[in-house]
Amino acid sequence: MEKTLVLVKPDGVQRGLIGEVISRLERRGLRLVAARFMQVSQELAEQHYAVHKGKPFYDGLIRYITSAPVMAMVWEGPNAVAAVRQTMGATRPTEAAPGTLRHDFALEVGRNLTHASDSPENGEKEVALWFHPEELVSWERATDAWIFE
Ligand code: DAT
Ligand code: MG
Repeated sequence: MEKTLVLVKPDGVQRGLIGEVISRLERRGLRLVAARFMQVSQELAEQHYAVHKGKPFYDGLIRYITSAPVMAMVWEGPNAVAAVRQTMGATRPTEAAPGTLRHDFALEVGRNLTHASDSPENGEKEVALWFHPEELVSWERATDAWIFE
């Protein structure tokens, strides 16, 4: 089953939106695999955002993600990466479609609430970066047959 890393970033945690994010992903039909509330270290932040190193917003991005706790999670489902990205909305909240999290709860690209892996390959890499294999719970949900075809 395809897996994706989801972070409720510090702004989402501070604003009391952890439940809102989880609720939308549950409602969509995605299945929770792992979760950890945590303070992000400088080292993990730099590894997670290595692809953005050198960009003008990089330093601010590292400061933001390490500024307060995040809720780190793994979710799975058919096309989990695409489904979660769609539920989050476009990176820039003012370009995010109405009804998406970033549209409904954010205004600025540097305070856009959530992170979600952008491809199945990056999903695997990010899940491995943020979680130990034994933290991933393999389970069957009573409703699976009504959500997964
Ligand atoms: P996403 O989080 O939608 O995957 P991304 O991977 O391109 O977006 O960028 C990672 C984060 O960096 C993004 O959530 C917010 C920040 N960011 C991206 N582009 C930015 C920009 N032009 N100015 C400021 N922050 C930016
Ligand atoms: Mg990204």
